[in-house]
Amino acid sequence: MERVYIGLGSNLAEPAEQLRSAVAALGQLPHTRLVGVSAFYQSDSLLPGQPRYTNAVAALDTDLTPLTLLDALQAIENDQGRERLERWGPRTLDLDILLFGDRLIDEPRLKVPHYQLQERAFVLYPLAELAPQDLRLADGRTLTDLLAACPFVGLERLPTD
Ligand code: A4P
Ligand code: MG
Repeated sequence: MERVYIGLGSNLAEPAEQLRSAVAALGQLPHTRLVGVSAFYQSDSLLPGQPRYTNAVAALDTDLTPLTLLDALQAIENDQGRERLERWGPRTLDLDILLFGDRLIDEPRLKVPHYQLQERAFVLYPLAELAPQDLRLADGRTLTDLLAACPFVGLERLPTD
């Protein structure tokens, strides 16, 4: 099995509920074990004029291939009413594969590590709740390095229940 980290995001239709439903669906994936879920974090959208986002990260152990996992994640997005009206538009649910073991994947449908992982506080801080701090990206930087370069600004960690 390989350890995979999934970024979850929503800014429509009760975002926290969307994330809870998505976590439940991740827990039902075949050949996969849900290992952990971070707290939920709120932040402003990177794009002006959109509602605030709620984000989290989930850790999975899986025997699925990366593209089979991507298909499954897109099915969960569709089940939760995601309409792909425009790229970067507001969404009920966005599921991104952040890391897949230590693989580097560069296929038309799938780039891993996720391209903006290292710049996004709403990804790095929840990831740091689950991943070892000495987790190393292909370019040699550790999660600790990435966190040091990405201040905890504009993020609100929601109380866990
Ligand atoms: N794709 C390629 N690599 C991956 C990957 N590692 N994981 C392809 C998942 N999908 C991947 O994605 C478009 C295509 O990317 C997919 O068909 C897949 O084959 P999408 O989810 O349909 O489109 P998108 O979400 O609009 O694009 P993207 O690039 O995922 O958007 P972003 O960059 O995630 O931006 N502000 C806050 N605070 N929090 C957010 O979560 N998110 C966005 C969306 C903007 N601002 C935000 C947030
Ligand atoms: Mg996406």
